[in-house]
Amino acid sequence: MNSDTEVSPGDSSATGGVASAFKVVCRMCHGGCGTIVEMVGGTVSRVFGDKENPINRGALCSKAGVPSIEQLYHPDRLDYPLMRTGERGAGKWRRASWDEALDFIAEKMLAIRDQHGAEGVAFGRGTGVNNTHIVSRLANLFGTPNVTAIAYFCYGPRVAVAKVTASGNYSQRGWDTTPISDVYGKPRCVVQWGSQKRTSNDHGLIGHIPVTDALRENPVNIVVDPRKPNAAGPADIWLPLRPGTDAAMALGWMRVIIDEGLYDKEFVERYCHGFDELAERVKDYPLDKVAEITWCQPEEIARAARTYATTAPGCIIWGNGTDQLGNNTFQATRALLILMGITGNLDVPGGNVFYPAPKLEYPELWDKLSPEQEAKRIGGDRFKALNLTPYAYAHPPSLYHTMITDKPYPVKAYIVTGNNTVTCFPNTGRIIEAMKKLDLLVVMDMFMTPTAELADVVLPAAGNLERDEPRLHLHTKGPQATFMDTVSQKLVEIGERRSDWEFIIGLGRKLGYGEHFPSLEEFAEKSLKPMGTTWDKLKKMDHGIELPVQYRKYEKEGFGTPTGKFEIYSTIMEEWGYDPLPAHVEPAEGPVSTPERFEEYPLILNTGAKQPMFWHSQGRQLKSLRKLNAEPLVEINAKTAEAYGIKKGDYVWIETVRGRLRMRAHLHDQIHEKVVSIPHGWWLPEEPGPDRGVFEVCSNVLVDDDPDNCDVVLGSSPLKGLLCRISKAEAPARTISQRWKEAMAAE
Ligand SMILES: Nc1nc2c(c(=O)[nH]1)N[C@H]1C(S)=C(S)[C@@H](COP(=O)(O)OP(=O)(O)OC[C@H]3O[C@@H](n4cnc5c(=O)[nH]c(N)nc54)[C@H](O)[C@@H]3O)O[C@H]1N2
Ligand SMILES: Nc1nc2c(c(=O)[nH]1)N[C@H]1C(S)=C(S)[C@@H](COP(=O)(O)OP(=O)(O)OC[C@H]3O[C@@H](n4cnc5c(=O)[nH]c(N)nc54)[C@H](O)[C@@H]3O)O[C@H]1N2
Ligand code: SF4
Ligand SMILES: [Mo]
Repeated sequence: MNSDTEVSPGDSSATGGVASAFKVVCRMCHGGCGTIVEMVGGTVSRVFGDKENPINRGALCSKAGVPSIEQLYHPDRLDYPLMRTGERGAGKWRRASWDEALDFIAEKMLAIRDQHGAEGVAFGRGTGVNNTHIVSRLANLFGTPNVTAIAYFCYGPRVAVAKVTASGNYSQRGWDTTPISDVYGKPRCVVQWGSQKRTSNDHGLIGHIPVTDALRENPVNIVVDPRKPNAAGPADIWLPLRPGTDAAMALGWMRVIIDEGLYDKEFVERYCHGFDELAERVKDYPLDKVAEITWCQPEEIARAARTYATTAPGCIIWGNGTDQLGNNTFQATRALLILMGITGNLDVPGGNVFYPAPKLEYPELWDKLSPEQEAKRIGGDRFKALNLTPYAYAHPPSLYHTMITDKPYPVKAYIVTGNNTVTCFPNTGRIIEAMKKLDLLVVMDMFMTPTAELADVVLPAAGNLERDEPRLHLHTKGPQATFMDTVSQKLVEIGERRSDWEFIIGLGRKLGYGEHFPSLEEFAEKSLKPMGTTWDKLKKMDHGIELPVQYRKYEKEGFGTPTGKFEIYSTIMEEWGYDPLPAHVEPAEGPVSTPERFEEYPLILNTGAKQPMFWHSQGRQLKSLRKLNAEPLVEINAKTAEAYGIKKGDYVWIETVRGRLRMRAHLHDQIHEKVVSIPHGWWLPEEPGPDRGVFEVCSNVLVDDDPDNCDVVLGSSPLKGLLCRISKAEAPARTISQRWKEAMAAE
């Protein structure tokens, strides 16, 4: 930034030929690092890290900066609403006005509601780089319980488990529902359990900074993960467990801890419900049995358990590793939470802490959805935890089956914002089949994704620097504060791109709910009121509002459960008809559950370890990012590869009973010899529609979508712990990298 450039946090009046600069939150992921956006003549010329921002202190990751400018001005960006003119998926479109597109959508929705009921219209929300709370508001007003989201296999398990076991209505009291690893509170032991923050981010932080800071203080570093290339710091103990056996591992730790009296007796006596039942339950998990289940050494399991229990405070960094285990997700995640509790590491500095949450008025209007309609939520009767607000969602795999079969009733419309459904959810082919059966598919996105290709109406989404959005974001900042900021501010206007809020407000008005859809500013003011601030004030702040962290809140407030205690034995689970204590359940597919299949498919497949340069399915059209990774790579242990005659860079077939993909080999020794790992989110924007390469590169071609193999409580899909086999493959005639280079050269 040159010295006479004025940096203004909230002023969006940059015009003329003079350079001006703005403090804006980065949204290339759902983090929120501080950036400075420099503009010349109304055009963004540079984006770089804000050194004064307490979160990222000037650092940006590979997805931010140049790629964000490339994304903003990319020639493939959607600039106008498009209506389908040819067969579905034939790529024939005409430009429409927003007004015409909204009229068309509203008319179709009303006709479907007349014929099939409001539940015949479903909405889809994505990972949440944009703010889509307002989608549920419209769904509730319209009367449909069918909104899909990624929460059932991403973060939702941690939220639901914490709600049931500990925090209940904490959010109304101003606390986050889920205990976050308090890496700022000087933990003496850090456990990275199925989460690798060097690539992913922790609750809105540029991932590696706080964890690296914490590790500088030399805590014991334990990694519980079948692979560890992206784990922070060298591990003191690495437990490369068999995928899907986390509940057994955690119960094994608890057995050691209880047998040896290493638990926090005062916390257990005063604040826990059901410790004695747990002590009984862990008798089923002696070390030798846990070692056999998890494929780890018994001595190492015991050493890790003792270390975590006796090196207080200790925090567990948890994540997708336990979110996405299929049938045992909820209980494995609950076992981790109980581990935090009985060792006295809950809500203490350096442990796992319920951080403050901003007290905002959220827009969903849950009370508008009648109990009769709510009871129709697809999957809600079966996967009870899906009905917990604010994570009340339909079960995606079951909903896609419903779209195909009309069972238990027809679902004929799907309105998707900010989600690349085709790449995101299991069984790519089935999702495409489901989308094709709809009477109305609306997709709002920045690019023509394989999901948008199948739509009747495609709407152009405004990105980060192109919208004002009344979303506030919470970040952990340091030992004593969390931090809240505005997210998006409009600096640039291109074509007719709109924010998702503007779309839903417009559609809500067309459907006759005008009184519930005031202007964006009114929404913002209303939601901020409980915080005692205004939208205008917040926009002008450099780094948002700070909220003080408080520890051991349970001493004064108790827990938010029916008993007011930390419910090791869950009364809610009991009432729902599930096992009130955690237990190990074998993955639906594996050496124990399907031994015959294991003979043919002798390796375990994990999908979707996050990649540093990509945010899920995004960024594949950006040269700056494809330069870092032009095509997906399969991670294989070097010894295993040798046994198969596979060398670095060779092409490899990865097969499950559901299909096969060919990827280049990336060999290393930081992965269990029996585990193979592939990235998720891949599609090839450079390839023709409608598939755009998904059957070549999308990991979900290999993933199981059978609801019977999903988690019994929340419906989470088994994205980890599947059976596969590998073999050396011929290189394709033209590799993906070559095709990408040719496509770029032809531009
Ligand atoms: N660069 C980048 N950052 C991201 C994202 C992205 O796409 N790109 N996505 C964001 C989103 S939405 C999310 S949800 C977070 C996810 O963030 P994290 O939860 O940190 O996810 P990963 O970094 O993928 O780490 C998950 C780990 O689980 C391990 N694992 C697989 N199976 C098992 C198992 O059975 N047990 C155990 N214990 N571990 C297992 C994998 O090997 C992997 O190392 O990342 C966020 N950050
Ligand atoms: N096999 C397998 N599958 C997985 C995972 C895995 O580990 N393995 N991980 C899962 C996880 S944790 C997650 S969170 C999901 C993520 O899956 P998605 O929710 O599909 O996330 P993205 O791929 O980021 O897709 C978001 C889409 O929204 C568009 N977009 C970006 N900004 C905006 C905006 O402001 N408005 C609108 N309307 N559109 C916008 C992008 O161009 C992109 O097409 O994937 C899941 N799928
Ligand atoms: S971690 Fe996320 S918010 Fe931070 S710089 Fe990277 S993309 Fe931006
Ligand atoms: Mo996620």
